[in-house]
Amino acid sequence: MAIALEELATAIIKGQKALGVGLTRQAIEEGLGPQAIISDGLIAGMAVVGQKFKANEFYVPEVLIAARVMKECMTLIKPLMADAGVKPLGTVVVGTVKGDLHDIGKNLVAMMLQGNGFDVVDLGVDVSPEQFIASAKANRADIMVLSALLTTTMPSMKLTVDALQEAGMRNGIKVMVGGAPVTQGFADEIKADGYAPDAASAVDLAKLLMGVAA
Ligand code: B1M
Repeated sequence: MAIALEELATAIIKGQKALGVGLTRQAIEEGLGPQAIISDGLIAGMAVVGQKFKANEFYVPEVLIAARVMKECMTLIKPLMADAGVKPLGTVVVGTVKGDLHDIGKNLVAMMLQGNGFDVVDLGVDVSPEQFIASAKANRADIMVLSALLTTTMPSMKLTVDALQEAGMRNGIKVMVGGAPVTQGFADEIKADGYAPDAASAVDLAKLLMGVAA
């Protein structure tokens, strides 16, 4: 029987890894294109996860589990994407800023962005301005996402924005900032392009910055 991609979306929402991977495999075998599987299956599922997270119906563990299922499914689809000419919404370089080792929230943001169609380069934690810039250059990034959980590492965000300016790359790359101590006021102060309070809002903001309807 032909697979309904809503079933795949539901498997993502419910965090059912074996089912999700099986349905993705079946969809590929049935000749469904990667674009349809991603849009109507994976992204549709992650969009619901994001809405539930925003509405406090889902908490961090549910989002992480759903995102892991999505990641597993994506590993099957990725090799087919180039052949089918599927373009990501944009390339995003993500990292926790220099001096800061907190990565749970940053990982959530990275996975939600990936689940919603962005190509994500995750630089990990304790990322220096130089590392952010080198990666943005190498990957032709559209957006840079900076995460900080410590008030003492928030200045690293400003240093990164300043370094981007000094490298002559500020006009070509949007900078988004977030993390528990970060505010919209701070984002404005350091001249970032936007602030998001949580992972789901980060997806909305990234789409807005790329000129894609949220
Ligand atoms: Co640390 N820690 N910690 N810690 N830690 C906090 C952040 C703290 C608030 C605890 C406290 O004192 N109450 C405090 C910071 C105080 C401050 O500066 N405001 C603190 C401290 C002081 C420290 C150390 C200095 C402790 C010490 O050694 N004396 C030390 C620093 C180490 C370092 O980084 N150099 C330290 C170490 C650690 C551990 C290593 C033990 C561990 C981190 C493990 C890891 O991440 N792999 C840890 C943890 C776990 C925490 C708490 C308990 C939880 C953080 C977390 O993961 N939350 C935290 C207290 C707390 O928050 N209750 C605390 C869950 C996560 C999903 O939320 O990261 O906020 P969050 O991400 C959210 C949003 O902020 C947003 O989206 C996510 C959800 O949707 N978001 C973004 C995050 N990044 C974004 C980027 C965006 C957009 C949104 O870009 C657009």
